[in-house]
Amino acid sequence: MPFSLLKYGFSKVHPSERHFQNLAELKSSYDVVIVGGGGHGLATAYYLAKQWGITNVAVLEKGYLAGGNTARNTAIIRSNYLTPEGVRFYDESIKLFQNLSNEFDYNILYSERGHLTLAHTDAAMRTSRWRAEVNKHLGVNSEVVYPDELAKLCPHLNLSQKVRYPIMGALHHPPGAIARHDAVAWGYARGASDRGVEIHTHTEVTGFNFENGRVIGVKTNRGDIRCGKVLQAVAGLSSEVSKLAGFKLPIKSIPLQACVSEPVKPFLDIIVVSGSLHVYVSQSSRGELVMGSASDPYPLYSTRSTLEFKEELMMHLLELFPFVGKLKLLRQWAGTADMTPDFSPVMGITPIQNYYIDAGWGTWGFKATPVCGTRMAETLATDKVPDLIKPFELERFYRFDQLGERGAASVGH
Ligand code: FAD
Ligand code: PYC
Repeated sequence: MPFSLLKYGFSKVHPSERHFQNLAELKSSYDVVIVGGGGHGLATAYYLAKQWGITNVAVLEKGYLAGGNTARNTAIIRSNYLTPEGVRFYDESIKLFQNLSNEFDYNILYSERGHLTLAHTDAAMRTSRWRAEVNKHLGVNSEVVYPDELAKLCPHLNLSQKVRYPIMGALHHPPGAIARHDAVAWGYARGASDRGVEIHTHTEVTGFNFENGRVIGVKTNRGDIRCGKVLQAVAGLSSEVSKLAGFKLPIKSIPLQACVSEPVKPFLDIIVVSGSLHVYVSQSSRGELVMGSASDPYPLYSTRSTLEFKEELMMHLLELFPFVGKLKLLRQWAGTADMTPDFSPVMGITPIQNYYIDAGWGTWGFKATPVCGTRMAETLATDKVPDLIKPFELERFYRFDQLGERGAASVGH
């Protein structure tokens, strides 16, 4: 348990937490500028300072701290992917997540509870077996389970054979977890700020300055800044920002919506996903059901909520848990998912010297926050792309060497 939590509990005064130092002025120059103050940008800044001693770093965020997709995701963490490259990468992230509360001395509410990917068709059963074999081969705990075992793992799940799409089995992944997404970002922000990193919110990057084909600075709504290196970590706006830098990404941006119900007594202590029914659900520590469905069917830069999303999601949810029919919805929201053709992210170098990228996080990037932070920090510090993220380089699209993870995306597309 984080020591600070105990201290706070026993204290007579309870001051509100400051997550980072509020700085009025931007310096004229930094060694590294990170564009985007979401979980990924903040994690990279933290590891740059902590592991590489690089602290002359500015994180520039156009809105409020971590108010983009980091604030909008449903916080599912798992490593039950389909490709060996994906499994290794996300498994390393889980290991980092497991120790994050202690490392930050700040509770990120990491809750390991298991993850079920339901299969309603022969094809889905085949993908489950495939994922289980790849996972086990790499030491990741995943197993195909059948209805008798499912009844024990999730007693409230409707396992009747008299429904439209009866459940045939599932991929069970015991390390599946959730965490408080805001706390992850705040922990990284506090750790980076304590080590000298500057975090500037309401500071938008509007362009870049170049000299002989390499980036030498950023233009912002608060003036120009010189810098040695730039990291672009802007999730839902990756194509727009890379356009400002002068190169194209193979990414289209699609809304992804989610919602939570009113809180109810705990009944669901495992994460349940049905790709075929387009629904996923977990119960938060407050008792709310946190739910999502397929991504919207068209590219769009808008975070509006729709009635269609709710209707479709509820129709499917009721097939799995018919007794939640009277539950009220509390909130609904959307984020922007940057989708790559192969459902894998893009990390590493770009065609522009000293300009690095962390993008293509679609519907799956929250779980990668710690591992992406460590490896992008290493890339910036050493100018070498670490082996773990090499398969995710932008270059793969020019080599036709894609990393197909669609079958493990959890969300219908
Ligand atoms: P963000 O948190 O979006 O941070 C990028 C920041 O860049 C933003 O704050 C933005 O304001 C800023 N920015 C943009 N342009 C500029 C600019 N020009 N100048 C300065 N700042 C700029 N992933 C999972 O692993 N598990 C899940 O369960 C899950 N559920 C999801 C559910 C929903 C509804 C959504 C939308 C996504 C979900 N994801 C999930 C995906 C996950 O949220 C993202 O992949 C992840 O949060 C990306 O983090 P980030 O730090 O890269 O991006
Ligand atoms: O990546 O597990 C995931 C996920 C679930 C919902 C959205 N993303």
